[in-house]
Formats: sequence, C-alpha cells, structure tokens
Amino acid sequence: MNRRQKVVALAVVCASAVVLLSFWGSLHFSGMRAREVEQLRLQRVADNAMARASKSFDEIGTALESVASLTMRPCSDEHIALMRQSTLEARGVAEIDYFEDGKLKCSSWGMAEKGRSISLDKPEFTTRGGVDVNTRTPPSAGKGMGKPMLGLFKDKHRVLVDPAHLADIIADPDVQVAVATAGGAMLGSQNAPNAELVGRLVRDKGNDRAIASADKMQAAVARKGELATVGLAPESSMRKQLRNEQLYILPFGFLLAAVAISLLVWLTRSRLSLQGEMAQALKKREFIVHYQPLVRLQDGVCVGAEALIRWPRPDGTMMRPDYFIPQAEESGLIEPITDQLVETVVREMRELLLAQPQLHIAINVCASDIQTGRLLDVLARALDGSGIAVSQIWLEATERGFIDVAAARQALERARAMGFSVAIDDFGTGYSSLAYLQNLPVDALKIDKSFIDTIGGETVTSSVTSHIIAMAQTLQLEIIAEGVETPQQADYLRARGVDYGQGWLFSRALPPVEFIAYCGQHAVRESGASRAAARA
Ligand code: G
Ligand code: G
Ligand code: MN
Repeated sequence: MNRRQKVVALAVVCASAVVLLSFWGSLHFSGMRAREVEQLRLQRVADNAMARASKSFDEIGTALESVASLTMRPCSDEHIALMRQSTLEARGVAEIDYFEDGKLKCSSWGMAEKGRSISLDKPEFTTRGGVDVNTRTPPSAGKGMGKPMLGLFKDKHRVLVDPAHLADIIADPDVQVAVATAGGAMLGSQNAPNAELVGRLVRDKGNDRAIASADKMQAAVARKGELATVGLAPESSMRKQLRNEQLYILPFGFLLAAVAISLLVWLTRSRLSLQGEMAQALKKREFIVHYQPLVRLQDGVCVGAEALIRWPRPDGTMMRPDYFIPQAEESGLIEPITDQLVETVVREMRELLLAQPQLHIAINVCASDIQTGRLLDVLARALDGSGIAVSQIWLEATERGFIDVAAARQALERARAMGFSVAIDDFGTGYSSLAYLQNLPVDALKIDKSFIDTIGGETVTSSVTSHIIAMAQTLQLEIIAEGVETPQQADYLRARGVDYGQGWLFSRALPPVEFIAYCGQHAVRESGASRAAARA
C-alpha cells in the first residue's frame, strides 16, 4: 500500500466511524427522547385520572355526609328518597345502602328483600376519614347486578361506586389507567391494568421506572392524599413513539455525518494535494536553501551555517518548513527533498568551502535517515570529486530519530567513521536526553531555543540551561546555542564557555550569495602584524 492509499484508507475508516457514531448517537438520542415523551404522556394520564378520581371522591364524601346527617326515621320513605336523591347527584354512585346491626335494611332502591339477608363485609381497609373500603362488593340490587363494586361504608351507610367510573378518563387505547389507595389497593381502572403491578408502583415510591420496565411497561404515578393514580403503557408503544422520533432525528444524523465526511474528504484532499504539490515542487526543483550563519561566540567569526530548506510559493510567499517538513516526513518525500538539498548545498557552497576549509555546513537529517543511514551514501556520492572535505559537513539529528537507539547508534558511528560531525538538534525538547547522551556517538549539542529564551529569567528552566551547558562540557561536546536573539543571551553563553551561537542576533537564514557575503564580513581578522607583513 502506498502512502496515498494509506491516507485514503484512513479517511474511509474515519468516515465510517463518523457515520456509525452519528447513527448510534441519533438512535440513542431518539431513544431517550421517545422515553421522555412517553413519560410525559403517561404522567398526563395519571394527572387526569387523579383529577377525576379526586372529584369523584369528593362527591362520594358529600353523598355519605348528606345521608349520615339524616334526622328522619331510618328506612322511612323520606330516608329512601334522600338516598335515591344522593345517588343521582353523585355521578358514579350506583347505590346507597343503609345497614342496621350489620344487615342491609334498605337502600336507594327501596327496602331490602325479605328473606335475603345481606350482611356487611369485613372492610379491606379503612381510610383516614374513617370510611371502610371494600373493593369487590356485590351490589345488592338493581343495575350492574353481579359486577363487583367499590363499597364505602361509614356510619351505617354504604355507597357503592362503579370502579370503572373512577378511572373513566379519555385516554389512548393502549394506555391503562388505575386509581388506587395510597397503600396500593386498586379502586378503579381502565383497560385492565395488573393490580399487583399497580400496587407495587404505588407503594415503592421513586422506583416506578425500574418496576415498570421489569414488566416491560412504562408508568407514571400521581399521588394526592389517600389516592394514587397510575398511567401505564407497554414499552412496545414507546417503541412506536421511538420510530416516530427517529423519523425526525435520523435526517439530522445523516446531515451531521454528511458534514463530517465532507470535512474529512476536504482535509484528506488538501493533505493529498500538499503531498502532490511537494512531489511537483521536487520535480520542478522549486525548493531552495537558505543558510543561517553559525557564529563563534568568542569573536563573532562565522564558522559555517545550517542549511534550511525553503519553499517559495507562486504567490511570492514562503511555505513554512515547520508546516511541510512534518508532512514530507510522513509521506516519505523528505528523503528526495533532502537529496536535492544536499545537491544544492554542494553546488552553492563548493567554492566557499574549498576556499575556507575551516567552514562547515550543517544539514538536518530526518528521523528515517538516522535509522537507516541512507543519507550517508547520498552525501558520500555528492561530495565525491567535489573537493569538499567530509569534515566540512555536519549532520543535525533530532531526538525523534533515536527511537530505535541501536539503529541510530550504528548510523551515527558510521557517519563519524566517514568523517562527518554529528550534532543533536533541538536538544532538551525530547524525552530521554541524559540517558542516551553518554551512549551516542555525537560531537555537538544544539541547545534548543526554548532554553536560550529563558536566559535572564528567574525560572527553573533558566537554571536547567546552565546545567545542560555544564553537562555538555563534562561530556566534552561542542555546544551550539540556537535562537540567540539578544546581546545579554550571547554574554551569558559566552561567560559559560559556550562555543557557538546561531540566531537572529547574528543573522537570519540567508540566501546563498548573502551568506557568502556574511562570511566574508565575519571572517578571521588578520592581525595588524600579518597585514603589515603582507604590505611589505
Ligand atoms: O528555518 P526554520 O523555520 O526554517 O526551520 C523549521 C524547521 O524545519 C526546523 O526544525 C528545521 O530543523 C526544519 N528543517 C529545515 N530544513 C530542513 C531540512 O532540509 N531537512 C529537515 N529534515 N528538516 C529541516
Ligand atoms: O533545525 P532547527 O530546529 O534548529 O531550525 C532552526 C529554526 O529556528 C528555524 O525555523 C529558524 O528560522 C529558527 N530560528 C533561528 N534563529 C532564530 C532566532 O534567533 N529567533 C527565532 N525566533 N527563531 C530562530
Ligand atoms: Mn537544525
């Protein structure tokens, strides 16, 4: 697989991940939304049922009170008429009974049938208001014969209520409604909810969701005084709701995925196009080299330069190397780019280097070249017959190249055996500086600009700088300070015996002709004596 295919494959993998993620995300989100919408729907049912049931209970209470406060003779025509009247006034009240000594004596229907003794059942529970409640009371007579009723007994009177009436609200056909006591006993219902489940839901406050979902249901509970109402629906109807939600949300998921993918495509193409442009630039020999002077701190004499690649763009700007070098390293184009740089350096600097054998040019070596030593053969071939001494080429290697220390050491040893000098570039910014320093065959350290920047400050790193200097001196390495910008920094470095400096204080990276001129201006000054001798 070539680099281009790798980039495309990576983009495809990323795109698939984005699509899956946005689908999963929108499904998850719509799932949550659907559950919430369903919960609201059921809560509304429970609240409506509560309003309805509370009203019914108020009416029942009123009916019980009006018959309890009777003053006429029990089971007189007047009394029976009053019971009938109350039955009519309270909706849902099917019958009012009057008991004496636990036996039905008369009801809103009239006198109890002779010979058929109806006794009062033991109450299932008693409300706080002192009403005995039986949820399954057979009616004594009249309509609804046989269908169990809710019996509410207080002070000799009993009110029979149609349980369906209590929960008789308008609700969706898939919704079950239950009216229960605060203790969980079901009093009335619609669509036959499971009474046992209703009981648990009402009793176990705060756990409704878990309890309901264990029964594959979703539920909402409303509570008020001695009443509790429950709205219930099977989870399957939530799923129907979910599909509705997804219908709305999935397009957003699609849109999100589409945006992400186009972004990815755009990024991929711009990366691929940068690689393509670099390959083109290589072919058209668009890369040029600038030379940043290396200066002896003691006397300001130029001892050489670091060769730095530059990429002039058609619009007149310079493409920054810290932007394209990493991508060139990634795509492998760095190797041919370096080869072209070597060729250029040899061509442009040959005359200067031949004339002044004490000068050197430092070349940045990318990580892969440090691992393989490939560049050494390229250099050997380029220098061969040029007259330039191998010792006039320095190699700068960053710590990124030392990941495989054994391979790096082998290449560096070979480089030194061939006569090149080796410097560690950007020293101090890597991770294991000290550990391998002693073991790597190097000649010089280039202290990273970030340490030079701290000179004059009181920070911890500023003391690190002096330690790095001291350590390099112990190891008898030459030291080059990078990014020297102020005379104070130069003074500090000079005072500590640092050999060389590189930075804007001395010069920026220069085109070849300007660098050659700089060298001329910063050459070793002939002493007055030798100049006089020459004149004579
Ligand atoms: O000069 P400056 O802004 O150009 O350099 C930016 C970075 O690019 C520096 O870290 C420098 O080491 C790196 N660089 C410049 N030229 C080359 C080169 O020819 N090869 C490699 N590998 N890196 C280079
Ligand atoms: O290969 P290396 O990372 O050493 O490259 C040196 C980098 O530092 C280049 O980008 C170069 O332009 C930059 N540089 C060199 N001297 C100075 C300086 O004095 N100040 C600043 N800010 N940058 C510098
Ligand atoms: Mn460098």
